[in-house]
Amino acid sequence: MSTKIVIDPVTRVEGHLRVETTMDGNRVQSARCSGDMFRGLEKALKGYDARTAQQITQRVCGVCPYAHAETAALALEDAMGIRPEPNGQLLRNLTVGTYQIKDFLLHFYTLCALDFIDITAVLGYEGRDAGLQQVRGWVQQELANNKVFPAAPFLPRYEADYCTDQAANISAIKGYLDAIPIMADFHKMVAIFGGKSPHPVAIEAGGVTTPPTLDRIAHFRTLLATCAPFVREQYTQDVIAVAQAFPGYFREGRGYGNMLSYPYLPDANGDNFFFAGGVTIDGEYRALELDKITEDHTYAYYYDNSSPLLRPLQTDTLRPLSSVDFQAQQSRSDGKYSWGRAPRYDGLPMEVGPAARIINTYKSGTNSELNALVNRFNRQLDITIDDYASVMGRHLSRAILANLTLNHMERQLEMLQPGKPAFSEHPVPRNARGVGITEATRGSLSHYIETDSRGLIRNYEMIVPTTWNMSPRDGSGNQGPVEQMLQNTVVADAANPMELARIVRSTDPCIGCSVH
Ligand code: NFE
Repeated sequence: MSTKIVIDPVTRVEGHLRVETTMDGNRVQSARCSGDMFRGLEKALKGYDARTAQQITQRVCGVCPYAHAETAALALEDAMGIRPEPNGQLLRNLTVGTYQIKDFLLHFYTLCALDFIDITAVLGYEGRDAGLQQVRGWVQQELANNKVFPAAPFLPRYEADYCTDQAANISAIKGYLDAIPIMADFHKMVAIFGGKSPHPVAIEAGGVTTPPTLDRIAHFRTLLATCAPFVREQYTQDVIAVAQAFPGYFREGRGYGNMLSYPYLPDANGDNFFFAGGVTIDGEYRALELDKITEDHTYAYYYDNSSPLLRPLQTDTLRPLSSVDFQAQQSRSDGKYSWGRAPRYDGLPMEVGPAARIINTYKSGTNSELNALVNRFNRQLDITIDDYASVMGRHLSRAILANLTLNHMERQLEMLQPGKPAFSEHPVPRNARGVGITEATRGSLSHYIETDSRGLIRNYEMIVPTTWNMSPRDGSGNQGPVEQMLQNTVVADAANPMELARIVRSTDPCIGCSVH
């Protein structure tokens, strides 16, 4: 008999996500992922000066605003037919790289470690670390007072197969605590050149409006040196320890294996990207062809009279359904079940994100530093590059990207040229179109802009990482990438569907971004 498991909302992710699985015994027969909130930011942009997109699109999200600032600037630069000043390009790389490493720490420690790490291990802690002693005190107090266990913020907790390695548990709990001031320092670094954090204001078409003065560079360098050891040692070791404790998760949540990534972190002239763009389909790496991207809305809460398969900037014709009753969604005659649309590449659902960036760059052979690090971890963990398309592969990918991005930032920081401009102003183009593509923390992000005869925004579209990963089915019946990852998963206890939560959270979904 088929039953259902509904997780609504999925916690420790950004935004409003509902996951529903139909079970065949204890195995997932099929899954549906729903973004439950309409936002409409693309429509809100219309009629504004094209330069405001940098600010307005950042309001899509509190976690990856920097990526929307960067991509909005790239789209407008494309429409202008310009590139940023070399100093501006480097400052942009440093700012988005910083933000991205901060995001990886946030995802691993704050959102995901508690899926694997046993917080109760702290009760057996006998050392002198003040933070761990404090957590032990909270937990003991909770137990003594009201038997609610464990203490916030280490919730929710399930009955699950947590890590049994006491040293690994204590290390990750300490990492959870120590990551907080490190993340604060990363935010300070974003603010040095970005002007503020979150939502940096200085990334504009033409470069970055905060010049790289010697004192700013020195401040940035000092903070980078403060944060780097935590990333290289504590974070990396904690991820490896979790990977060693849960080797089976290199085989869970594998999905389609189709990988999409955009070129990321160019040199000062905007060429020679550190991470390669491209697609891997059926195990084969190929060059990126942007015109193969479409968006399907067959199962999304929109209607229009045109094709269900639209190209970027054509989705302007879509109208949101005026009211959606989620309780009644099962019985909708049109089958629609999400505010998220379904981006496709050559008609295929694609996974985006850290694993896609690792797999595509590795297979492209363009980054020997990346290949060497991946090979080292592959030997240590007895895995192959194809195992990165998995729950644990995604966590490992983030740790590898954090290390490599850090190395690259240290090099690019020393290439800045104080005294030379970081920004140049250009007129807003009229009746122009542009596209910007980059890698956000959670994967491939593109913005498309079209201006009118006054240089105001006529049309704007964002195709966002979580829109790719968390997409609903399309008109050809293909389920979305995360839906595919969930299929066939065995759930030991339907009341504690930890296996499903681990798969979903491994993609670090952001539904605020996804639906935008
Ligand atoms: Ni709101 Fe975002 C990132 C973007 S996600 S977090 O990273 O773009 O889909």
